[in-house]
Amino acid sequence: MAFELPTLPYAKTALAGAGMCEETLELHHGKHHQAYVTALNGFVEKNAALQGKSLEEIVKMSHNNADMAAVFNNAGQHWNHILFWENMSPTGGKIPGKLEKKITEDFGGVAQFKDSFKTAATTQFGSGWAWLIIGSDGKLKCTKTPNGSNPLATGEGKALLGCDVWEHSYYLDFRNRRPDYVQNWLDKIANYEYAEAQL
Ligand code: MN3
Repeated sequence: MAFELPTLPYAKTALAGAGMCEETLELHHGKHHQAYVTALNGFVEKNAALQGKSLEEIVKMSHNNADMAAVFNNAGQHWNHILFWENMSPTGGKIPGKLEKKITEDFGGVAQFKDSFKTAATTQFGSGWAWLIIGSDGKLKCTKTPNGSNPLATGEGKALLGCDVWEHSYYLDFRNRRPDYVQNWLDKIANYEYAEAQL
């Protein structure tokens, strides 16, 4: 069974008012994510060890494996983008009560959480991702990973939110201004309902 590009959970125009235009979603979902899926399926076709494995299994078995670096990049990016589409909403930005309480407990407040997430996102040199995770100690934490890596691979914790900070996710809307993209993403786009449901 080949891996497939998931359907976006909203229209390509749905996030335009919140700061992510139709062309960004068209290219990001239809071209970038599709390319990771196509490449991953190509690797699976040629490598019996990958056949019949779940996406999560492939991410874990290819992590820190020099011979499988290209497999990891594409499997990781497929996993990351599946989450990313779910992590955004046309009615995003509102933090529901249970998550807000947990954020306040673990970061000191919503402003401190957003500062921590923005720091992770803006200090990721080059391409990568910023994450809100819940660690094995049960505490929320903001982290970052380079390129196609993610908290599933690193084992740091369970991802509640992942924000793509590759330039392809923000260049049409925010040009080179990654901090503005991340601030806007946290304030208007992030699907905190989804994040809370993962707790
Ligand atoms: Mn991307």
